[in-house]
Amino acid sequence: MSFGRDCVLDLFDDLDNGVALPIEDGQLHYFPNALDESEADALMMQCITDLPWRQDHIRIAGKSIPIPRLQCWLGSSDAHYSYSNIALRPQPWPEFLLRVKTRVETLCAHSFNSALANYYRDGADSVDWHSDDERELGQDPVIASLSLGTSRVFELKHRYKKRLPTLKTSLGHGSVLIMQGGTQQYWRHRIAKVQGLQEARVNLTFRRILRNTVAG
Ligand SMILES: O=C(O)CCC(=O)C(=O)O
Ligand SMILES: [Mn+2]
Repeated sequence: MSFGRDCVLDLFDDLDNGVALPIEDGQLHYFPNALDESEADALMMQCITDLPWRQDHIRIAGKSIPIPRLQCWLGSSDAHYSYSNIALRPQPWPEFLLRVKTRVETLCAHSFNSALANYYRDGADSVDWHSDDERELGQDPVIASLSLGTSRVFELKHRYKKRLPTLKTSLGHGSVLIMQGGTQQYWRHRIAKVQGLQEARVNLTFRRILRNTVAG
């Protein structure tokens, strides 16, 4: 792997079994074909039509700004979650997602009680630099990120070791990226905007909420 200022993570070999992506102070594992193409196509359509998407807002300098994507929070009734002052009350798991959750749990050997779903309608939608380090997730959470639809570049930047390059990897249709170890504590991640991109993407990050935190 070459280290420029930006660094593209190399993927090689054994793609069905997944690959460990080299990263300091964290652990990433990528399964490019966690779902086959037809399953991923059907799931993408079902997510777009059936999930209760909402347009949330954040307050910046006293102004209410719409976040550049639609989202919804799914999970068991006590899995309350909040970030950036957005309080998310869990929507019940639709049956079709419970089956996917079980598949992802088997892949990760880890159980989840919630998922944040993001709908990037086109390249103008994005998520800015952040870590999933809210206290409800506990220390060193395991987070499994399932991607559907058009590929988007997932970037990671170390919070403290500024000498490390920004890591970039493309998350494809039907893939699962597992983030664990210190990935949330030491790294931030984002999906940047892509000019001119018309195609949509849905991402589900499966998580385990440890504490009952009623947000708001
Ligand atoms: O869309 C993605 O791949 C990342 C989403 C994300 O970082 C999040 O929901 O916290
Ligand atoms: Mn995140």
